[in-house]
Amino acid sequence: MTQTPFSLAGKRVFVAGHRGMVGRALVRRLADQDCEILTASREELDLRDQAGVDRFFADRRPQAVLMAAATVGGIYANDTRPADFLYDNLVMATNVLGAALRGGVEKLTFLGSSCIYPRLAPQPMREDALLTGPLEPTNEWYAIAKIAGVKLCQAFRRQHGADFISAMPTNLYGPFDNFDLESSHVLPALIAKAHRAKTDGASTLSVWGSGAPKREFMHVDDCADAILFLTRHYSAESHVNVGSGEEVSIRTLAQHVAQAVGLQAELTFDPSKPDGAPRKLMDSSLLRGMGWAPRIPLNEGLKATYSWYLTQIAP
Ligand code: GFB
Repeated sequence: MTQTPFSLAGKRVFVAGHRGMVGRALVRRLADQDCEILTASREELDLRDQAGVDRFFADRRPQAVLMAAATVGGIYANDTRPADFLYDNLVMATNVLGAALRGGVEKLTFLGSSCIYPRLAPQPMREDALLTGPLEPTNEWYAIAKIAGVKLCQAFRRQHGADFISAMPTNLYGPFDNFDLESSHVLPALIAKAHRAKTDGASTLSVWGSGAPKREFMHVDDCADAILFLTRHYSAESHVNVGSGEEVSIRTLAQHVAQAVGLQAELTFDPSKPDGAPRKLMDSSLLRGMGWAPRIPLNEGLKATYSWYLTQIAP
């Protein structure tokens, strides 16, 4: 990348979604960046309220925006709350990106997800696989809202010259994740279930689906580092995959989690729950080619997340 890096020094940086797992990781990562971090709680600012968002941008005048706010959840939450996942994420994206354009924001990074790609996209999935086939039904609602955000960034760049970029993280995990068994993603759910099985002296660990699907995982601190790297060094239309390249089957993941938790148990599989996409490994060579690479291997990140869970969440 030959462009002059975008500097955050001395800038007002709005971290939208600062209370979420990714938002908190971004605030941690920005701590030594000599910038003014702007945040707004859900009580202060509902990002679905366009007038409120416009007022916030007029009052606080952010010069950079990291759009990490979203209604998120695992496969069961996505599958059972289609309206929330499509409506909330669509409205938040149009409100924040529209206000950023009108407010002359110098740089905006929009966060999507690897679920934007077709269910059966060739693996690993390249950025140009977008919109080449049917989406995964369990999360097509969230995916369409995120695809709309990606396209809005491209349209604002093309028509108005806005320096808005999009990053597509893979499945993330880490501190301040959602550990609620119904609405969470697989990794935190398995940590919570394995911990409960261990404390209850149970001999089985329940896993949704067949255990056959594969997922790529990245620690949220690596993701935050990649987002800042792209905010500084990337300025082009294409969205950018932010993957670790580390893929495991759900069955293997469950074994790793049981080991990290110190649980001796038999895995039981619940076929009444959906498997979702069989795989969604991303090709992140565009990002790697710019010189960025993740640093936290899954097993190390898993152990660190369980330690955090024990001190902050464990009942
Ligand atoms: O992480 P997860 O909920 O979402 O599910 P996706 C991944 C896989 O883990 C599925 C299995 O095959 C689940 O059936 N799984 C096994 C479990 N046990 C559990 C469990 O106890 N809880 C959960 N949640 N899953 C998400 C999208 O898809 O990917 C989001 O729904 C987002 O919107 C995220 O895009 C990155 O990986 O299937």
